Amino acid sequence: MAFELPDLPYAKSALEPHISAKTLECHHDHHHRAYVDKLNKLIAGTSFEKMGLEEIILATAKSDQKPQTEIFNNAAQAWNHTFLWNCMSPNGGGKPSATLAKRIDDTFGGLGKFHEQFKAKATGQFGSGYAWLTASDGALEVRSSANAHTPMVDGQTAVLACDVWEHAYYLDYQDKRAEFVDVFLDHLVNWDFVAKQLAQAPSAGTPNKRTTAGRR
Ligand code: MN3
Repeated sequence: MAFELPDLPYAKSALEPHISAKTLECHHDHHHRAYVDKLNKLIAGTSFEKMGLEEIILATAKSDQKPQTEIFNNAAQAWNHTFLWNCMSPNGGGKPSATLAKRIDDTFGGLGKFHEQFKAKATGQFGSGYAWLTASDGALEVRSSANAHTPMVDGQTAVLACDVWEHAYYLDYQDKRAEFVDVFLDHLVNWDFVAKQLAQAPSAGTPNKRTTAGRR
């Protein structure tokens, strides 16, 4: 069964003035759609057709050969963008709820320090990629990744993503990636979604089935 492009969880103009409707139109209707369409084309008639998206990502992540690398890139980008839309909200930004705020305090020393570290990862990523907040064995971490890479490949659970490919911000912010990341954190982050991802992540001591299945 072919994968489908999910609708945005809000109207294209809902994130204005922080992200324009034009940016969301290009990013969702063109870029995200292209990843989904290309993936469907690449897997048509192959054994990947019967797999779920995460299964395809994990099955192709370690390959350096075409078509696996192309399948990985398009599958991971299809997943990353569906995740990304949910990381933002028209009522986003501000402060996380008490439980998540405490986890951020305990790990990073406060929301301000988290902001600094996340921003450093986002601006330090050379070229295309993402800044992430991830959970691994119950521990939070900020990291960046290049191109289509996605944390599940490293056995980590994605909790928050910020797309720093130029297509994510260039129409609105041109070369000012740092400014875009500040706006993302101050006005767009859907902390309720982040808290939900963290609550569902495997905690310390519980075997992460996804990791063991994906490795060796
Ligand atoms: Mn993108």
